[in-house]
Amino acid sequence: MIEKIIKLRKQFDDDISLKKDTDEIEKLKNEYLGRKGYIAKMLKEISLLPKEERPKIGQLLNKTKKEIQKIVSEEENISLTKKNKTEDIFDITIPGKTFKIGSLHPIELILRKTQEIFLGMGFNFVDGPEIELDYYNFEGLNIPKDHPARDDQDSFYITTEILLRTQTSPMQVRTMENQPPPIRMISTGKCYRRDAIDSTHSPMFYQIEGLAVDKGIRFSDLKGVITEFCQQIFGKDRKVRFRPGYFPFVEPGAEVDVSCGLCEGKGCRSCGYTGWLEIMGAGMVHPNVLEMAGYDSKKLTGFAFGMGAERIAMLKYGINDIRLFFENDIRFLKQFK
Ligand code: 2NL
Repeated sequence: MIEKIIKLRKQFDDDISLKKDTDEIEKLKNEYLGRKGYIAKMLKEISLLPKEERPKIGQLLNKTKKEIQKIVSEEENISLTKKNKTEDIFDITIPGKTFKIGSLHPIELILRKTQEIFLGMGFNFVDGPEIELDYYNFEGLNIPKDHPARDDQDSFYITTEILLRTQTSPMQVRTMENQPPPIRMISTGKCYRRDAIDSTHSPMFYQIEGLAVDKGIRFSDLKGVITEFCQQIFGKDRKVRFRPGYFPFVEPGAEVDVSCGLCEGKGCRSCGYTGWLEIMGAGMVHPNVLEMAGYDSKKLTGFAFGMGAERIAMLKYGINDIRLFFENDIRFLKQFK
């Protein structure tokens, strides 16, 4: 019987050394320790032995049983940990999930940069409604109902007196009405005109406008402020020139050009061989506009300017079609990260 027990123990060692997965260990556990297993069978055989042999054999068999139990549970643990590590919890070889971080729209970049530049020169930023009264959009800007300038700014009317603003100037008129001079403000935002869509026109676009009103404001102040703005946006090496231009709300009025960055003013295809790129309109605020806002045009003067944010972005980033701003093609937008 002793030999039989020793043989069983050896047999177990051989068996367990070959079986490594959880199912195989489970099967082996049953074979040796189960109710009808080898150990159970041998325990029954003990009762057939002579009385004096039973305790010794019994002890040996119990010791062997405990050893087998211990090894089985150790092997169970090892194989379970292995299984969890490799299959159940996670596969550390799968690449991580990436998520896309968006970027600011090129128009938004221009608006923010512009606000920053003018804030640096002591201007403050004023926001306002896109749905406006005819009075603030036209009348208060020296454009009465029968004025030919209304033909250039065909509008989206809601009623005869209410429309989508065609420029940001209504906010400048409202500001003058609401506060005494001095005024140094800029306003940016969406404007609407009944224009046919092409590479340089969109019925919705962004405007940037500025206004300064005080005692003794001169055209040279306008030139200084605009030159500073252009050089901060386009680069220190750029030159600025003012040509006569007509806008009903300024007198005198000017068209502002910046020197071409590609040919450095020499003339190339991009600037129509002139060396200059038109970027905005500007001028000294018309006395009628000051008077209508309640200001004394004999004591006060002011300058104002207006530009399309899309045009500034197109020139700065080399974009040739305004429609790209509004199609929101991710391949276009992600270039401005
Ligand atoms: C353009 C021209 C301009 C102004 C806007 C302005 C505003 C007030 C009084 C006088 Cl309240 N002027 N704004 C002045 C000159 C030109 O914009 O074609 N921009 C795209």
